[in-house]
Amino acid sequence: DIVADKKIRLAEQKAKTGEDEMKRLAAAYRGNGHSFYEALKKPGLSIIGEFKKASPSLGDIPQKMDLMERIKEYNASVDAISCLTEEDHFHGNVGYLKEIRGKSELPILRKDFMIDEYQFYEAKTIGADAVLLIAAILDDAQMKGFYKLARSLGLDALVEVHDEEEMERALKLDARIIGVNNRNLRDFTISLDNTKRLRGMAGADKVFVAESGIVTDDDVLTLKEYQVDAFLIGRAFMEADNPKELAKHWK
Ligand code: IGP
Repeated sequence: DIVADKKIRLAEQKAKTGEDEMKRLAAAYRGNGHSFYEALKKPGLSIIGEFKKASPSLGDIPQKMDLMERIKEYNASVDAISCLTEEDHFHGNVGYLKEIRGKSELPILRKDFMIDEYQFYEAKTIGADAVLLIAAILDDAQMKGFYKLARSLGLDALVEVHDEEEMERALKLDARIIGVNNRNLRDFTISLDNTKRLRGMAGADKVFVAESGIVTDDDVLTLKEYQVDAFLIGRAFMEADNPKELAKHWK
């Protein structure tokens, strides 16, 4: 499974760059001044455009354009970026995010399976502005510790939930950015009903993000009715000939 593979990767990475060294690099990193939270919080609908090379549900994702071209498209149309850095199942890596960081002024979310403090220091050193905390793979103590660590490093945390129980846990944490994943992690089926059911549990003070399975005009209209603050869009942009036009159309 993904978390088990992540643990193996982490052991390899720590053997190359130890945790103390990574911590030192994170402390030395001069912030880049982008706020993921502010980018989503501002009035009006915000769009997070994702960079993704493969996924368990889609397999290898054909890249319709080269990286620089996609960065330009996103720079001209979206409010923030999400970049998959998970290696074994999404074919990402930290270098992928770093490269995008050098070519964009947008805030960037490190989309990964965050299970160890090491990854948070690393996120800082590669220029990420936010990290993902998946409630389904973390217990309360981990969520709390990681949330605090992220904030102390100046990183935002997008806390991802799937159901009522996980939403309760995100609220207990007082997370300021909460994402509802519309994809069922076990069978990959999509239901925008997740967003509908859980939207009301989070107050208007939260930044509420609808994630996954947003593909058609109808999906976008439906989610707008639920009054979400932001959309996180991967597949539809990866498959589009012109993601910039699509993002502008959906706004
Ligand atoms: C994007 P989509 O269906 O638009 O490609 O989904 C994003 O929500 C998805 O990549 C995602 C994800 C995650 C990936 C949401 N939560 C957690 C890895 C881990």
